Amino acid sequence: MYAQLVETGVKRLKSLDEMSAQERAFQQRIDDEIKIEAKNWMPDAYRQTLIRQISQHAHSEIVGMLPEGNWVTRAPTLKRKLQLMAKIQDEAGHGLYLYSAMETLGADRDSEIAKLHNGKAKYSSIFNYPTLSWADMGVVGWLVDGAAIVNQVVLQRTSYGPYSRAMIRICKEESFHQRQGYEMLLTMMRHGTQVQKDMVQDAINRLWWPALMMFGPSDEHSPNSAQSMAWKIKRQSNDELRQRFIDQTIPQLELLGCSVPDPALKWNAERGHYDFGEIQWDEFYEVLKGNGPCNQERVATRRQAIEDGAWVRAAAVAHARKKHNKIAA
Ligand code: BYC
Repeated sequence: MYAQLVETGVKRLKSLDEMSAQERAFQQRIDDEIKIEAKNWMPDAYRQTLIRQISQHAHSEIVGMLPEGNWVTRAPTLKRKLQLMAKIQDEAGHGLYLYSAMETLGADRDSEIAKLHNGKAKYSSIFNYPTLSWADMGVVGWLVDGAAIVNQVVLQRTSYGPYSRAMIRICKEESFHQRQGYEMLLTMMRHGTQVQKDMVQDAINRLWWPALMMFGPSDEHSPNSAQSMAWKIKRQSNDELRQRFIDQTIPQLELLGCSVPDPALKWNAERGHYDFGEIQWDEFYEVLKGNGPCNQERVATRRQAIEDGAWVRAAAVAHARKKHNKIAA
């Protein structure tokens, strides 16, 4: 496996002979499926790759609250409002577990968040698309959380212990999110008016391709994959996970009685998978560069939230100091 990655990786990997004794022992530990913990020695590039991925993952959870937050005050019933608020709070919790996992690698939370606010850090491309109707709340739960689960179930077995353990709890909560989204769509499709059914189809049409882009560039254009697979940070490739997501989502789509905006989508009995059309990678890279429909709005909203909350942080610090001084006196 390792030798094969050395041969085929987009970035050339060090061969076992080129590694120091310490690096070889580290790779052996990974090959033996022993988790890497915060106190263990690790190559700096492994640490940096994890800080990059985990911080981006945490930012995605936090920015991911915004498209849904847009609909809290317009939820159609009390039950739907409570569900949506619970889901958004879960996403905040995921962000916090992930920032904590990132801190175990020596990264500073404030500096990583500052990178999000000055546009230097990435977060999932999907959250740069607007949520235009109530049906988007169902489709985000079903497709966006659904895609996130397919990626995250595998991350439960990632080689870095604190990240892997954070993912176990996150996956449990994401499954609930996916189900509540799907249940909302089933209700609209089975009992809704024609206008509501059209809203569901329209939301799927807008979010289908961006959901497929969540898995990242195709394998031959994914610069980080070979090394991340060798280190078992990633356990399955971007294309494998995208295919799994499509294969498990299409039967659910059929049960809804909806379609996806892809004329090339077709079951391929020989491969045992669905074939699908070309992803518009130009659009993906434009979104990554900051030119998606909502990039500026999302980052500006987060920046504003930090500024608006400055007095709360200052008050908390003042309170903690006062308490500390009392204890010391
Ligand atoms: N969006 O070499 P590659 C959620 C970047 S949120 C933006 O394949 P890698 C939820 C990539 O970072 C779920 N950027 O990279 C929350 C890299 O750039 P850098 C979020 C993307 O890291 C609220 C470059 O493209 N999930 O659950 O090996 C409500 C080349 O890509 C994207 C995670 O973050 C993208 N879609 O693989 C609802 C999962 N794709 O950093 C739901 C954890 C790629 O070199 N992350 N890029 O400048 C991962 O599993 C991996 O980082 C990825 C990318 C599969 C996403």
